[in-house]
Amino acid sequence: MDPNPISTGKILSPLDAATPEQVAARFGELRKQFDQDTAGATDENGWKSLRDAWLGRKSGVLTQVTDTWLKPSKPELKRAVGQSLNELKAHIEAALESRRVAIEAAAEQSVLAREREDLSLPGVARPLGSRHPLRQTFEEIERIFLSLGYSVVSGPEMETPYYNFEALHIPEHHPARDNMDTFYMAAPQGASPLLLRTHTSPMQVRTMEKQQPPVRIIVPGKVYRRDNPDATHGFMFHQIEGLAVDTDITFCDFKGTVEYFVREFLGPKIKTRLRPSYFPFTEPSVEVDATCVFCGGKGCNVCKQSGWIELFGAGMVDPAVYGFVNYDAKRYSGFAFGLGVERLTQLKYNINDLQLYFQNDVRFLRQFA
Ligand code: 2NM
Repeated sequence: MDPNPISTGKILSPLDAATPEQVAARFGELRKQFDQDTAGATDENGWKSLRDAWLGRKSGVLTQVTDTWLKPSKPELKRAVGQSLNELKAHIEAALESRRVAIEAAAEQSVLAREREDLSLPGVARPLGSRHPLRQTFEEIERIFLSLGYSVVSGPEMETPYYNFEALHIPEHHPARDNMDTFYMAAPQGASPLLLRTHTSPMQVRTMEKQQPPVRIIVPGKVYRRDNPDATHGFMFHQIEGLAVDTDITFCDFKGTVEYFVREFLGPKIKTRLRPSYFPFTEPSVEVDATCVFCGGKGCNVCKQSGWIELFGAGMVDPAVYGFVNYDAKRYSGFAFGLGVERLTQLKYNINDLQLYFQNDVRFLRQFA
């Protein structure tokens, strides 16, 4: 549309010797023309052209009216021309404003219509993940010991022989130190070698070095041993070790803690028993057994007809260990334990192959959602 179809038209021809009635008629024509133009302005650009055509300072219609009608008009007509001009201007401004509001509303409506969501469309089904069974066991065990006032600490998987063996009272030529069992890192000439920790006990030593009793901590994490992978072995597995040291901690405290833990973890009907065992860092040392979760103690394949299954190893911390961390062995005593997270998870869910934990087959993982 030509934005200013009347600028050269006869509507704006000079008034010359017009009567007031003729002046009114000429303004009436202008107003009609404006109203027609307005109907054609249906979007923002059209509206701007309309506004510029009629109100533009340099060559807008009203400027032309001022120049060709008002300024040259005879004194007796000037009042009538001026008044009509003002009325026309007021009409144009009001009409432009309401037009602008209408165009904006229409534009918003069309945006809303374009962006309308179809709420009846079926949604996109996102596959839901689940917490890994090992993670669930970690969280359950951490919950139990946190409820007993223990703190959770963690530390490096790469360790020094001192923290992994020496300070734990594992002597120089103990087979556990052998590179048949332990991953040693290649060390530069002269540098002391590092190893992948074979248990999380190094972190217990580090904690005792920094902190005098009372100590109540559990240390969850990955540990590494040189095994060939099969249904019950891997070169990496997960442990939670625990340690409690204070004045007057006895074997009774240890038994009570073990029984509480096993009943919380496996259920209130489960019974425990302790069998003598040996670890370099505890004396006495024990294996903790529980009544078989699968047969209730009557005897089955899993417990090899014994009614009992081995859960974990533990014991009273050997006073020799306290010597490495500057604890007064006459004043303090304590117990420690080492839980295998894969093993406890296997017992809880009757999982028969360790490798299932690490293959991340969703058909396996889904069963623990
Ligand atoms: C076990 C069994 C028995 C143990 C001992 C210590 C420390 F640092 F206190 F000496 N940490 N963990 C321990 C004791 C670990 O794992 C089967």
